[in-house]
Amino acid sequence: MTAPSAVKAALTTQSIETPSWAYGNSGTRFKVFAQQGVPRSPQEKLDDAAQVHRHTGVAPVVALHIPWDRVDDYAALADYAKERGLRLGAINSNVFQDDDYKLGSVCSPDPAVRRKALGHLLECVDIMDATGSRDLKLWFADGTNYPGQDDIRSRQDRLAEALTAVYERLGEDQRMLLEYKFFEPAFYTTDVPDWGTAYAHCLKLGPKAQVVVDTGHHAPGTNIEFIVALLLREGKLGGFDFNSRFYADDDLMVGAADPFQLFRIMYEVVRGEGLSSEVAFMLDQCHNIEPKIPAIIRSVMNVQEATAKALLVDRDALAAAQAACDVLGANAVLMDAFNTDVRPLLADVREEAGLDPDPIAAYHRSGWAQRIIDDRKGGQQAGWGA
Ligand code: AOS
Ligand code: ZN
Ligand code: ZN
Repeated sequence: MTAPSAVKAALTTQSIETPSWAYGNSGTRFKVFAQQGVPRSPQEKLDDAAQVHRHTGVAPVVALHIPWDRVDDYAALADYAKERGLRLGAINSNVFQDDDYKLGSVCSPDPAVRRKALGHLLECVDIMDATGSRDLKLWFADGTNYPGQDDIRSRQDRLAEALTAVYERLGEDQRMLLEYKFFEPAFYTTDVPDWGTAYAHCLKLGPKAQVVVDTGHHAPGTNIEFIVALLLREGKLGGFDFNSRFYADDDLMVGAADPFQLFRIMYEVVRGEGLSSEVAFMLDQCHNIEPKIPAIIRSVMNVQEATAKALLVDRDALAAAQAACDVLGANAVLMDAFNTDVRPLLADVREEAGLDPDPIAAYHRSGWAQRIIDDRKGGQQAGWGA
């Protein structure tokens, strides 16, 4: 078992990126249940994100979404974040909510639509220049609903053309993270449906193009940790969009549906030296019925717990059991770590960092929940599309 001191050291350097949109209202196609105190601006989202970092100590980065976080001065927004101990993270493009994108964005059969979509992606890189962000996150809703609707290969050609143009625009220290999703909102084909498609495009583009694994973007039963291990081995794992799913892309709190799967994913990250690399550990969640800030804090804690358990795997004993073809022994080594209650260890890590050992309780005691309800009356609440 890895000595807790090494585990503690690794846990104190972990950084989990929270998404601006998780602080705003969200819902399903059936209903958005608006909540009191929800941010009305990107600045108020950062105020809420600062509470998550204040109580967890490991969430200093906030991903933005354009146009949901559009402001006149992105450098000023970066300063606003910095004044709160935060920095702006990935810039998430949005080529899925404009009426023009009904038949696709960069993959659309209409060249004018493709030009419009590419223009937005290039604008996002301009914003990265202003915010100092390293990563551009690209998720395409592009796809088709019926066989014959469009040509699968031609859409890949259009995608490659747009990705190449974006890649050529990137600065030296910037990356593009291509996210795949097996279905939704398109139902017959999705133009970036799986890790293989994303990997193939990123391989052609070059080292600044990497793959994002959204844990909710796989068919039921997919072995996600295998994908993680392979992409990490190939130097193409740009990051995660962490969330939980029961049936589809449910965007629930990460670790809430299958903590064992999250542990297996984090074990492959640890085993592949991914903790200390450039892998971005982002959340991509929506808290439709639960209070948002505590749900995000819980998600951060779940990632920490999975990471701590992964770090506790006795790698020497595991390697020895594997080399000896000791199937049950090797499995037992992994399960020993997964079955270890790491909450006391994490409480120690937090106390040694000057934090409350229980971030959720600390948040509830802080009074922030009531304060934002009192302060944020009136005005247009932030949410998907707002
Ligand atoms: C959509 O399903 C993808 O997970 C996206 O990463 C994300 O939800 C969207 O880009 C919002 O920023
Ligand atoms: Zn995602
Ligand atoms: Zn998603």
